Amino acid sequence: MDVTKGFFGRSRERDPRLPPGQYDTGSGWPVLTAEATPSIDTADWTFAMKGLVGQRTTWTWDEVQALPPSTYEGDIHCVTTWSKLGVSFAGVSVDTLLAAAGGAQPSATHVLVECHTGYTTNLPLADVTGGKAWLTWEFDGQPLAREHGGPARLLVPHLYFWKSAKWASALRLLDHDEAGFWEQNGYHDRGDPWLEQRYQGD
Ligand SMILES: Nc1nc2c(c(=O)[nH]1)N[C@H]1C(S)=C(S)[C@@H](COP(=O)(O)O)O[C@H]1N2
Ligand SMILES: [Mo]
Repeated sequence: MDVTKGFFGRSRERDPRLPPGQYDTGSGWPVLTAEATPSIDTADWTFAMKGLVGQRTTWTWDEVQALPPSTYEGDIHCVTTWSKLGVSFAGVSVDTLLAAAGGAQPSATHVLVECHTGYTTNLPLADVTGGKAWLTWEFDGQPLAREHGGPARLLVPHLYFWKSAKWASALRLLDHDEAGFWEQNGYHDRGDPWLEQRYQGD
């Protein structure tokens, strides 16, 4: 019957890489920033692993570039319902940064991501370890644009994109969960796009 054919036709057209409630933004890449876009010179840039790590460690731009590189190829999903499919980011794995800082102390359960601008976001430690998160400075082979977090941003692509903090300056390991900027303002604590964890209570 026509109805059945139409139903299956539409199902086939929906890209299986799109989580529920998301649309493909195609070649576009919306900019979503709560604060003013900073201009950060790589000469002044630093990134730190701090809190419950083996030893607090801070990298300069040249030092972080010299770490073993790692890339992500896949999709990103914003809570405002756009997804961007088949992108690539290059940088360094959070696992590499954490290992260089002597690993996590046994009591560490969560991280608070800090930024050069004051933005924060919180995650379970397990969501930024095991090959799931990166500090990135290259997008599709080009230096990461300033409005998208350049010189470097966190990338946690399996969660909604507000967890991918732009202009990231540190990961602070904690023995408890501490809500970040959007999490204090009604967004879900974890933000899994496949479970549509958009807002508190979802
Ligand atoms: N420092 C900072 N990082 C941030 C944000 C922000 O406002 N400030 N917005 C978050 C949100 S809500 C999203 S969807 C993505 C947007 O990244 P984009 O502007 O590169 O698309 O960055 C996340 N990281
Ligand atoms: Mo977002």
